[in-house]
Amino acid sequence: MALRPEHVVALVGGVGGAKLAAGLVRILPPEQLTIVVNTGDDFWHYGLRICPDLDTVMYTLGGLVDPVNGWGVAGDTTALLDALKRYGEDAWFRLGDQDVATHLLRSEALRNGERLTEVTRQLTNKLGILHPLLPMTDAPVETMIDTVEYGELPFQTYFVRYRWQPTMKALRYAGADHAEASPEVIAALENADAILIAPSNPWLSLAPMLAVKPFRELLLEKNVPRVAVSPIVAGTAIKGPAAKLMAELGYDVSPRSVADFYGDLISGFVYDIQDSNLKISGKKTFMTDTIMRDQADRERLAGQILDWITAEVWD
Ligand code: FO1
Repeated sequence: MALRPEHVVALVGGVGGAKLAAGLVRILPPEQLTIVVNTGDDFWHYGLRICPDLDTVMYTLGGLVDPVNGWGVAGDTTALLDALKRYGEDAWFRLGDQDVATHLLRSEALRNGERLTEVTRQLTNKLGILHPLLPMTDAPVETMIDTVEYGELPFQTYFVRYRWQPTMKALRYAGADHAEASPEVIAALENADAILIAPSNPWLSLAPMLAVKPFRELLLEKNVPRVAVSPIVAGTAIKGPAAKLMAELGYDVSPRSVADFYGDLISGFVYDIQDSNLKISGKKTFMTDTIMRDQADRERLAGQILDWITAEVWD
């Protein structure tokens, strides 16, 4: 019987990550949970620094998120976009009017020399979010997708403009080799007694993080439960391009490919009961209903994972 984790670090990406985070924050108090978010999707747009995964998690935890999309502000309007269209702009990236307030304040703070970690803390505090929400790094890292049809594309052009339909040949994380995890992230990882990798897209949401020093080193050296949740269920992804890009990159679209992707970085793996026929070797495994249809599911899954971590005897 292990001790119940009291310093959990959750590594999260987009919508799937935000959902597990929304479950974890209901179980663990702010001093016991730190959420580290992918910033590989970030980009400059009309002079504004857009941080989609940070905003998705922030709006979700702040109770503002559009429940249908899983991103943006619920009930937001598009007066700004309509005005841009009047000037002939192709407004392919749908920025809501309330959402732009986030981008304006963040961009001004960054231009004033503040770190992304600091401005994120200010924004989350104003939204009443008490759990630490940390960008993976304060340095720019941009996921670039090499496609058959258009050559290399910046992430949001691939994901939003082309609706992730182009055929992926390869991807890279520009800037990751010069970036370092923030001091806040390093402290949280060093202090962690459990590390959870949310059911986010491994290649798009976690790989950018793992490409930044010293994530990989810290994960490998930490002798604590390090548990990933599969975003692939019964051969498909719940949301987004994970299944499609896995097929295009030549992987079996199965939880096993996800477990293999993380390899020695994880000591535990959670996957869906629908894939109970799969045998995953070399890790402790836990099967349950991993689909998070509503807030109750999120809290259930988060609780089950923490209970499992507590019940298992980890090396
Ligand atoms: N996703 C879309 O599919 N279409 C959009 O127009 C769109 C706009 C958008 C605006 C702000 C924001 O924070 C996120 C937005 N997203 C949009 C989602 C975003 O592209 C993805 O959530 C992440 O980059 C991948 O997890």
